[in-house]
Amino acid sequence: HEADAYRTDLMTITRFVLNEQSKYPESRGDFTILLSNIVLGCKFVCSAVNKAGLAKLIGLAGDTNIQGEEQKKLDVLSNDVFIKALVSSGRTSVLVSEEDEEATFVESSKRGKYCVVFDPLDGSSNIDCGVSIGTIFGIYTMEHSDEPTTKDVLKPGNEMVAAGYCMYGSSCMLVLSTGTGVHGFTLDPSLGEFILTHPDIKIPKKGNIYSVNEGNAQNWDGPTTKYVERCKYPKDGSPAKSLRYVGSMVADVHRTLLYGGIFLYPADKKSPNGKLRVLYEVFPMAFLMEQAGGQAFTGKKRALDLVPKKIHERSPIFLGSYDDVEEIKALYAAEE
Ligand code: AHM
Ligand code: MG
Repeated sequence: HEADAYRTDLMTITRFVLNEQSKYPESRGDFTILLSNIVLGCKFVCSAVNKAGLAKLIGLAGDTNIQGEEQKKLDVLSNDVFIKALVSSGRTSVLVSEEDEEATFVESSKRGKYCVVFDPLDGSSNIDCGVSIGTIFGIYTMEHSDEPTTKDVLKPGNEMVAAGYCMYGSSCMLVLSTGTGVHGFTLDPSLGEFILTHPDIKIPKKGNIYSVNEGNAQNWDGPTTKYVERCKYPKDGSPAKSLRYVGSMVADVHRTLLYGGIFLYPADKKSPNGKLRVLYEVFPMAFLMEQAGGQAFTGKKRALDLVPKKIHERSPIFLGSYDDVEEIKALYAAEE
C-alpha cells in the first residue's frame, strides 16, 4: 500500500524536463539532450569529488588558470569532462568556461543552437579539505546560425533560457530553472539518477542569515559596511542575523535559497568589481534567485540587466531574500 518502503513513481530530471518541454510544440528535444549532457558532467564530477581523497586526484596540475589562481587537478578534469560532453551533445556552438581564457567555438559539423557558460568546479579553496564545492551553468540560445562569436554570450542574464548549479555536498543536488520556477533534484547514487526532491523552491521573503567574507571589511564601501553593521546590531529591535560563510558560492547560495537571508560578494578597494564572474557565477545565481522569488542586485542595478563586455568580467553581487536585498538597495540608493 501507500506506505511502501520504495517509491515507484520516480520523477527523474530527464522526465521532468521532457514534461516541461512538451508544453512547447516547436520543441524537438534539443534542450533535453543538452541537459542530459550537463547532468552527465555533474555525475562524473560528483564521483570524482567523492573519490578525490582516495584516488589522490587532489593536487596541482602544474598549471595556473587565467585569473592567476592555482588550478587543481580536479578543476582541470571537470573542465575537460564538461567541454567534451557539451561538444559531443551536438547542441552547442559557444562554450565559456571559467578555466579557459578563450571561448570554445564548436566545429560546424557538431554545432547546435545553444551556448553554455559554466564554472565546472567552483570553490577551489575548499577542494583539498573536502568541503562542499559545485558546478554552475547558464544557457543561452543563438540568435542566428551563422559563425558563432562571443557576442552570442555577451548578453544580459535575463536572456538566459536556463540556469542551474550542482552541489557536491553531503548529498549531490542539482538545482535548475528553465524560467518556470526553481526545482531541486537529488542524486540517488544507487540509481545514478537525479530525482525531483525539491519541487518549486521559493526563498523565504526575509531571512536571518547573512553570508559574506568579512575579512575584507576594511576595504568595503559605505553601504556594504552599513548593511553588515545592521545585520549585527539591528536598529529596529529585530534580532541580529547569524553569519554563515562556506566560501563556496554554490553552497552559500544553496543555503540562502532554502533558508533565506542574503549572500554578498561586494566590491572593495582591492577588487572594485568584486570577485565573482558575471557570466557563469553572478547570472545563473541571479536567475535562480529571481525565479525563486528573491532578488539579485549589483550595487547599481538589477544583476540580470548587466550587459557584459568581456567573457570573464566580474561584478559585485548581493542576492537572496526579497526584503533583505531591498534593504541593501535602499542603502546604495541613499548614497547617490
Ligand atoms: P574560485 O572560482 O577560485 O573557486 O572562486 C570563487 C569562489 C566562490 O565559490 C566563493 O563565493 C568565493 O570564491 C569566495 O571567495 P573568498 O575566498 O574571497 O571569500
Ligand atoms: Mg569560480
